[in-house]
Amino acid sequence: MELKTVEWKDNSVIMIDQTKLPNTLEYVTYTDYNQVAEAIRTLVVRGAPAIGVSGAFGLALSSLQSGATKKDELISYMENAKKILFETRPTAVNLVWGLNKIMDIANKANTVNEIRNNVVESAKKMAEDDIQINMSIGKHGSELISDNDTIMTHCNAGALATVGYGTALGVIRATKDSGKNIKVIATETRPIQQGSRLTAFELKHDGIDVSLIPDTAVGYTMANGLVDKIIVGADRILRTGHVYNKIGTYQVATMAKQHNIPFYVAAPLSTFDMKSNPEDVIIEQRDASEVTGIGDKKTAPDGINVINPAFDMTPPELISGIITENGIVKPPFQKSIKELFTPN
Ligand code: RUB
Repeated sequence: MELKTVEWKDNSVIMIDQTKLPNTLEYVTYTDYNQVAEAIRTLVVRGAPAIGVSGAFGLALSSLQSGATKKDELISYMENAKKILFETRPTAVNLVWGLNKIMDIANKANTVNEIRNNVVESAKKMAEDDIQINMSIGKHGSELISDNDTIMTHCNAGALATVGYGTALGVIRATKDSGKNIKVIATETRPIQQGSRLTAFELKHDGIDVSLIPDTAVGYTMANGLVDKIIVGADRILRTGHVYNKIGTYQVATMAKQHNIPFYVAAPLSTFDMKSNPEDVIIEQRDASEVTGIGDKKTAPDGINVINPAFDMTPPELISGIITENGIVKPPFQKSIKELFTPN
């Protein structure tokens, strides 16, 4: 069975509850945009492209919830919903991308019925496009992979971080489908273990050879020749090639440079932020309890000070290439990313 992270059905949003994985594969159904906002905030749904589409679905739900009979009233109801959805998580740029796209569609429509119809249809289309985009990323990326390669990945940039198929794990799926042998090393990704809970779960689910390592074994596996290439996802990529991704990505990239192992990033164009500079990007700081325990079990003394950033920035000089649906961009990124966004 294919994993469908988030879906629109009968005027409601259905999601896999990722907080319950890997122990139970459970689906939740929402009919209120506030529930969708809470689901994004509490990581029921997570991963940059998945929260982009979830935000769009949330905003589409808000248009159905509002009893407005005039366009202006409905737009202002949706603007308020957009603010609530936007404030859930600050780092992944896909969320604001999804929300802005839906708001543009709403503003262009003439009547309340047209708004409701168009935003629902557009959000559904965004979800369908996401899978196609990931398949294109997969196809481009698979050309970088040789038969019998072992790929290290960090966090979860898989079907569960997107609507389906995945970005970094999409490359792995496409490589396997092309007939090459491929193995994966997944980092556990403390503190909340997207690697062991989600990446290991979905690769095992699909019958892909995966070995789980503690984050602290990244250097050991690279130094012992166990890793051929690295592919990770991204939550935001600047026009300069600075990549924001799950905390620990910077360490993996630095270690890859030390061992001359190619380090690739796989992400859709909706992850690029062509306006911001590094000092503008807000790094989400998360609750101390994620670090002072694992699940319900406490692993640190009460009252300890904690620093718990959810993301870090990998500078362009550590990155060998960025795999997108429109092809692979290579350094110098300032030039190649500009070309990626320049229509020819
Ligand atoms: C998710 C994370 C993932 C990217 C994947 O963090 O860092 O690597 O979002 O994005 P969180 P993509 O679990 O805190 O949301 O699939 O575009 O590569």
